[in-house]
Amino acid sequence: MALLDILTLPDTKLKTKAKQVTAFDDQLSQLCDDMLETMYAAPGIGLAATQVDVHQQVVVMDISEDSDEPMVFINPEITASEGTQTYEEGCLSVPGIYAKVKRANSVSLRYQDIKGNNHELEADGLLAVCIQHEIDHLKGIVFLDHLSTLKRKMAMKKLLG
Ligand code: QAP
Ligand code: CO
Repeated sequence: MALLDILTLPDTKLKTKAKQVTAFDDQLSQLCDDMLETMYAAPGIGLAATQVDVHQQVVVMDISEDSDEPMVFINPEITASEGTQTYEEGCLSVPGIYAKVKRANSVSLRYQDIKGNNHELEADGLLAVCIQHEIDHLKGIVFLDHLSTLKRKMAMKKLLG
């Protein structure tokens, strides 16, 4: 187990697009373990590999009250989405900044587990928000990219100020 360094804005490496995972090996499970440890230590509820400068499609999450329900999503893909919801989001890569973001209310997700087995999941509420937020990271998108130019500039000024 090891704590990983988390990239923060304005690091342009956060704009990197992650590649599909093809090897379901010990190195992948080590990465997932380290990402979970890093997320719990922060503390946070979600972390994408992009944020620790590993550009592979790996996401870890735990939205449970007691932080005892780790989730790992490999090669996650949203196959359907419905409705809208607005949630006040934060991000370990944008420390101290919170803003309301409008996203789909519910999503259908296809993903693989650590062994490479395929799964599908229907999510709504906070789980749906978190999945969309983390999949954005794998595409090089941070939550501030969903804000108006003015709100994004104000957030960046606060972050860098
Ligand atoms: C993404 O965010 C998320 O600014 C995960 O100083 C957020 O874990 C998904 C954090 C909201 C859905 C809803 C942020 C910790 C953690 C900070 C996080 C900070 C310390 C953010
Ligand atoms: Co984030």
